[in-house]
Amino acid sequence: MASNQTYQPLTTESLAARIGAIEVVAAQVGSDTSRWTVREVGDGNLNLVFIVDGPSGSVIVKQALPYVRLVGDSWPLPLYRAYYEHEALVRQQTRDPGRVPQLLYFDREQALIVMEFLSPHIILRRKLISGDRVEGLAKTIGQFCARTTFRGSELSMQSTDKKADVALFAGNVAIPAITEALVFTDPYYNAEMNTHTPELTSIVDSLRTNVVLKQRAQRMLSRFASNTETMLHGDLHSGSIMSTESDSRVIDPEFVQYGPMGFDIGMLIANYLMAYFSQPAHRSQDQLANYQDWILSVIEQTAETFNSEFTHLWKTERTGMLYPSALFEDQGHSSADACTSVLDHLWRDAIGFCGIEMHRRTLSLAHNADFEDIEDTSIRAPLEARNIKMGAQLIMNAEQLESIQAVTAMAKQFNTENCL
Ligand code: SR1
Ligand code: MG
Repeated sequence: MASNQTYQPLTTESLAARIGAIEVVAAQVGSDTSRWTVREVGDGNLNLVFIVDGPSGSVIVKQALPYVRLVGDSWPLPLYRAYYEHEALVRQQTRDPGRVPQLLYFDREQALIVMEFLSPHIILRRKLISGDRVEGLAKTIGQFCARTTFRGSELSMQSTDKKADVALFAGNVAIPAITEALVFTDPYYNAEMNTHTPELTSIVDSLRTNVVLKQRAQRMLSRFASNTETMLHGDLHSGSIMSTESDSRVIDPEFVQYGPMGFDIGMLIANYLMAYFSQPAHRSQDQLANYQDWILSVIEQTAETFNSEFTHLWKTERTGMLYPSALFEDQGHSSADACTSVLDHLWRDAIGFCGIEMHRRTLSLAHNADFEDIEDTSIRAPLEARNIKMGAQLIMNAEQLESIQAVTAMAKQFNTENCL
């Protein structure tokens, strides 16, 4: 594909002719394009995603569309997001090598990324709905979050590099605008694209008349929009993780931006909590308690891994301008309390973001399959109600929760309650 061609979306019919001559692609898939098979498998909200199989192997081809796929061309969306996704993948690969798919080729004009086909990985959300366990999930993703959080911040990066990066990613205006509206604002009023399960209306009404809660959500939005602590994945949910029985990889960082250090881990935990609350509709009674306990153990271990990896990096890689050893260790002063205090602030943010994500995935646009796959709304609604009520508690009490165990204990309590 000549990179000076004007943008054109790929189709299953045109793809082989358009990218078959790219050396790195031909080397991976096989140069005889007549033996390629191409499937469009995109089930996300925004892009085209193709699996290309050939005699020597497979690749993923991801191409941005100039509009939001979920909604259609009435909602235009800039193609430049593919550029930022590519830049994010490059940085994540350096900060946690091997955890994101290997990049093979990028064409900015065509908004197209060719990357490693992960196999036999499947989307983690589907595994959680099916009741599959993933060995090492908490360790792998807890480390990924800690490494990308720490190494993308001025605890680690040189300020000149970090500030240049903040300026670069600040060009990605349209994508954060989606999060700012859909995640932080729309759940809390009757926004045009919102939907919710009809049985939830009275709960939704009471949420939307809670002025303190709305203030808190807006304060979190302000932190999200104006705090550039680190480079975020920006959309880290169980649909952005692909797993086998014992390996997990992180995909899809097109919502990348510089933002607060607690954002990714908070969003992730929210999605695990939604998996947890939806389980009564997906599991038989004899498997339910065990599997729900496993999800809570993943939440606890993810947080513990995050804290221990972050603390390890604090001790071994604190090379940025923040909390320099010149101020602490070199003066004979421990920086351990400073690390604890940074983590405390990070977790308070994370808990607030977590509660907000629990709301947006049940009240705004782009709900989760964990709940949406439950067709019978009389079964779905009471489970979503637990999720919404707990989300509100997290937002209201983010400063008071002392540990991740307080969060999992709260989930256990809500899981027994009739919240409708
Ligand atoms: C219009 S985009 C809706 C959602 O899809 C993406 O995966 C993000 O989660 C975004 O908020
Ligand atoms: Mg995505």
